[in-house]
Amino acid sequence: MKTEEWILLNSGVMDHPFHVHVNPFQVISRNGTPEPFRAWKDTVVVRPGEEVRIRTAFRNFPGRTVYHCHILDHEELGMMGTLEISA
Ligand SMILES: [Cu+2]
Repeated sequence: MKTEEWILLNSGVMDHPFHVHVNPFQVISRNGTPEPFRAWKDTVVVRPGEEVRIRTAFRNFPGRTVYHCHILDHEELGMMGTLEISA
């Protein structure tokens, strides 16, 4: 199992609910302020100008999966990426 921290930066003007498949994550901080309550999540709203730090553990599910904005119009316009999990 491998643990990674990701920084999600919203430089736009709208909220974006970031969603990742397969492995859950915990929100560590928002704009440097520690998150008061940690829970396993698969989605976090990133507000305009916000920098959200998440920590995720890649368990033993090798293969390709996706992450994307959970607003369908945004996803359809390209706010989606693929992720390759290796064993
Ligand atoms: Cu969005």
